[in-house]
Amino acid sequence: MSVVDLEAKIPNNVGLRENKRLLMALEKWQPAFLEWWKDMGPSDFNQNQIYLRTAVGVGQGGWAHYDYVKMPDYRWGIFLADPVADRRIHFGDNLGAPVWNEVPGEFRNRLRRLIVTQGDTEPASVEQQRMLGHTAPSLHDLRSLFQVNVEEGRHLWAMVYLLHTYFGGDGREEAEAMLERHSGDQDNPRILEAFNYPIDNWVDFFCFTTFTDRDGKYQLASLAESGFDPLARTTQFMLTEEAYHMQTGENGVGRIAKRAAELIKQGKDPKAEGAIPLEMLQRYINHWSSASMDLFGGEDSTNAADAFAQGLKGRYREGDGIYKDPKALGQNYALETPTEDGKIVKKDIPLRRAMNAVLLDAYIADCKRIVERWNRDLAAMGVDFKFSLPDHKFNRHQGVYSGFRFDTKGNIIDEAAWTHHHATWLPTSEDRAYVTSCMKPVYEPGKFANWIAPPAQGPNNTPIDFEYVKFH
Ligand code: BYC
Repeated sequence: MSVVDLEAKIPNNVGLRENKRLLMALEKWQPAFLEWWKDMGPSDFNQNQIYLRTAVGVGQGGWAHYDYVKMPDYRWGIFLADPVADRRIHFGDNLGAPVWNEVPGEFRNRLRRLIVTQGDTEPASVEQQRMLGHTAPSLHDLRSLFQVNVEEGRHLWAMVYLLHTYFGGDGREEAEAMLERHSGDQDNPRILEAFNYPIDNWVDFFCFTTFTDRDGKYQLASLAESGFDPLARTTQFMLTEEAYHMQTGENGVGRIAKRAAELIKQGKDPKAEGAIPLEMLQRYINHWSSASMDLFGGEDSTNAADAFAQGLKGRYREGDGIYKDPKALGQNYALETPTEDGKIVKKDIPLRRAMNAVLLDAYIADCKRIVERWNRDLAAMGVDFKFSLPDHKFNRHQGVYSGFRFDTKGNIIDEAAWTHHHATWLPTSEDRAYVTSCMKPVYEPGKFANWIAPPAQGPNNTPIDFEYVKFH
């Protein structure tokens, strides 16, 4: 594609037409991205017309356009939230200084690492979800999957824009490497662990979009506080799209639970009817919520302390002035810490070193609200079952709790107890085989698989029997 065609094809508010250097970098990267999409993105469906939302601007209310499009023709754009006049760094050691519009040399490596880590998750999730189109429970859900996929693709573009624009040759190399690492690849895996876990079925998908995309929300929000203004503005706009992804998950899990509850109310066993038993759904919730808590990194982290001190990554809603001290000095965080003799003690660590834990706390409070909503819906249906969010110490592979065993309530347990119980807490191979057996595609407009209730409404005020995907 020529530079002129490229400029016309990429919706943007970054002055792409005048930026010849970026255009030339994208001229090389764009075909590589499309190749990757073909090889590693949604398997099949690239020739079908999908009713998709495309970001076309950043204006309030009018940023998105809905229309039928073939996924490879999707217009992956580059958008930054509007600049704030005289914006200042509002946390850390550089408090009060003007924000940076170029990369500060001394923070270059850390900043690049943050951007690459963020960027790497986007194509990773598309790879993880690539087979799901073959077993969608409805056209509505098939469309949701592809909406999420193309927008994760755009989020990759957002990070690649930063790498190409601000990091020169090594930025271009990092942008290429993001198409070379692959989810679950033995030799060249994705950077963060949860992005190498399989998403084989739609229960995984809805739990992933509930919990892992919600990590995305909190990480993007803390990067939106950054003193590196282009990063702050890019991630700010990404959050707009992220909301739909989390909603897809939250509603999806709620709809699976609703279907099981309807059957229970009719005196039927969900498992005998090809629906998902609530206890089984709880195990998937346990798996994806604990995997997503790992994405916050270690609770006691010098990386996090440095990123905060340098003004690169703030706390959730740091800019709203909700924290006592924007420098976070002279304060401690009481971290629950396991000891070798099987106890948990509160250990004070300097607040700056606990920035990942502080962000995780905000995330957990949010997750609890979601679980409560699912429980309210079950109670309203008269079903005596409550979901719960496992304790943050359960099943952790990163941070201070990794290497220890905990039950879902957060009690420390020994290896024998773990071996005895873990199949009641995490999805078993039998669960996976059963869930797989339920996954039969339903592609008739307005029809839904038997294991999931229809949604309350369709996107962009469409009726739920809308033809979201045209196969002809
Ligand atoms: N897996 O000091 P530590 C999203 C590494 S999701 C593997 O404890 P730090 C999305 C860490 O890299 C949001 N490795 O933690 C959702 C470090 O390695 P190096 C993605 C891990 O560095 C759904 C070492 O352990 N965005 O957008 O403070 C669909 C010690 O690390 C993990 C971001 O993550 C792990 N889970 O924090 C699509 C934001 N955790 O450097 C998209 C950018 C830690 O010593 N990233 N390690 O080799 C960050 O802010 C930080 O990198 C992290 C880690 C919060 C992830």
